[in-house]
Order: sequence, then C-alpha cells, then structure tokens
Amino acid sequence: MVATIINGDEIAKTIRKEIKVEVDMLKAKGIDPGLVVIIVGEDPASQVYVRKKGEACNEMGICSETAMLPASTTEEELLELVDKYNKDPKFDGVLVQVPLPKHISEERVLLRIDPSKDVDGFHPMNVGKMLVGADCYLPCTPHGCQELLMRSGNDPAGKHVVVLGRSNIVGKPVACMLIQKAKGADATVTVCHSRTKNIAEITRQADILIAAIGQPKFVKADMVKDGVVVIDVGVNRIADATKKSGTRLVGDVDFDEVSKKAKAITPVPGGVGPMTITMLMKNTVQAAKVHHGLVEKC
Ligand code: L34
Repeated sequence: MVATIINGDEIAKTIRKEIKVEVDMLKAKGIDPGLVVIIVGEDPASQVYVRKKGEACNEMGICSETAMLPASTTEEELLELVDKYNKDPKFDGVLVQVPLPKHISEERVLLRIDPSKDVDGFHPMNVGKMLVGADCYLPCTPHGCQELLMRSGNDPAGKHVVVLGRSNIVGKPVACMLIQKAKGADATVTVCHSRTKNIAEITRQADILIAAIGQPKFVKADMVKDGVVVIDVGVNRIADATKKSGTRLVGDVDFDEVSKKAKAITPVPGGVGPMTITMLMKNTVQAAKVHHGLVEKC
C-alpha cells in the first residue's frame, strides 16, 4: 500500500479561511480578537513557533503581541506580566510558550493564566473540563490531530488508537480527547511511554498511531500494520549535510519506511505543526466571543 499524504498545510489553509470569515464577522460587530504570546529565553525552535503564531494572527486579522523576555527573567516577573495581560481587555488569549527556563515553575505560571484567556487549554481548570467532557478550550496540538483525522476521512470512532508519549501537551490530552463520547472521538485508546514493555507489539495493533515522543524516526515499518493511519507529532531537527542549513526536520516516524505500509500519514514538516497554530487561532476567536457575551462561558 502506498499511503495518502494527509496534507496539514492544505487542511490548515481551509480552516484558516473559515476562521477568517468569523474574524471579519466579529470585526463588523466592533470586536477585535487579540492574542499575546509570551516567550522566555532564546530556544530557537520556540522562536520559530512563536513567530509563526504572530504571522498567523496577521493573516487572520487577529491583533497580536509577542512579549520576548530574557532567559534571566524571574518567575515573579513572569507572573506579574501574566497578571497584566490577564487584566488587559485588548487580549482575549494569553499564551506562555513552553518549555520555560528551569528556574521557573511551569505549573505555577500556567495556573496564573486567566482560564477564560487560556487559549492553549493548559490551565488545570480547562484540563479538568476536558477530562469530564465539558466545554473548554481544547489544547491546540491534540485538537489539530483530531481535525487532521476527521478532515482526511479517518474518523477514530470505534478504532484502536495507540498514542506514543504521555506529555501534558500532547500524549495525555490527545488520549483523553479521543476516548470522549463525542464526535471525532469514541476511540479505544492505548498509551505507550518509556516504561512500556514490548512497544512494537502494541503499536502493531493500532488502526491509528499518534507519535509524540520527540525521537527522530522512532517508528519503523515493522512496528505498524498494513493500512495504519499515522499522525506524526514529532518535530526533530537532525544533521543533514545535503542541506544548506546543515539540518533538516524529521518526525517521530520513519516516513520513507512507514509510508509504504500505511493507508494515510502526515508529513513533517507540513503535518501537525500548521494545525497547532490554526487551532490556536480558532481558540482565540472563541475567547473573543466568550469575552463579548456572544457565546456561553468556556
Ligand atoms: N504554550 N507551548 C505552548 N503552546 C503550544 O501550542 C506549544 N507548541 C509546542 C511547543 N510549546 C508550546 C507549539 O506551538 C509545539 N508547537 C509547535 C508549533 C508550530 C509548529 C511546530 C510545533 C510548526 O509550525 N511546525 C512546522 C515546522 C516549523 C519549523 O520549520 O521548525 C511544521 O510544518 O511542522
């Protein structure tokens, strides 16, 4: 079988058109959605992601600000800045890019974000709402994976989804979303991680495999069954002498091998990444609607 490529750039483009229509509608009512992204330190990958968030806002007509803080910023200073943006009505969404420098507690910072401005869906209040299936801001990367499945005609309902990885930003929330009794979910989910025994035996049972462990080309052809649908969340930069930059991006899946067996697969780049950013735009518009009383509280 030769896999269909699930084109994240294309699907993201379609959704961005839908979002733009909503932004224009809000603007016609005098509502200007706004997003502030806070980044601490100089991690090059984070800088790329944050820049892309600003660009997407510009494309959508969403008002955006990026607060770039030095790595030496104290936790107290960061918390004060979060407070300031929580109070500023110009911003419907407040996002703190992770990872943060080691001396800052991610847990305390995420807890400080106003849950109604938590467009990442990382505040424990929104995480809890998601767990019980209540309305909430869905975390962007897991929501992006779900949209990729649905819009490529691969509804996870009744399917065995195997998730590789148990991070708070992808593995745990995507597993939680896909077991919900809901549209785009209703899957049977197995989560594998660094302490799982016989990983390949489990991944071979997957109808849908979601890889989010941050290890370049970890998933090989002998770890999947014929006809699997693969969502590759990994964004790993590896050395490549043939490139001008000396590096290239690869996922957590060995694309060349696995795409020969899969029914459908997402590429890296151009798969989940653009969807993460797009879902953030969607949540920001939702937050603007909430803040202006157009929809129920999230
Ligand atoms: N608070 N922190 C917070 N929210 C998030 O949603 C994120 N994430 C993850 C890391 N930390 C975060 C992101 O923004 C990962 N992530 C993210 C965003 C965008 C892309 C990848 C990860 C992306 O656009 N990837 C491109 C390639 C980018 C490149 O050239 O490096 C792609 O096509 O996959």
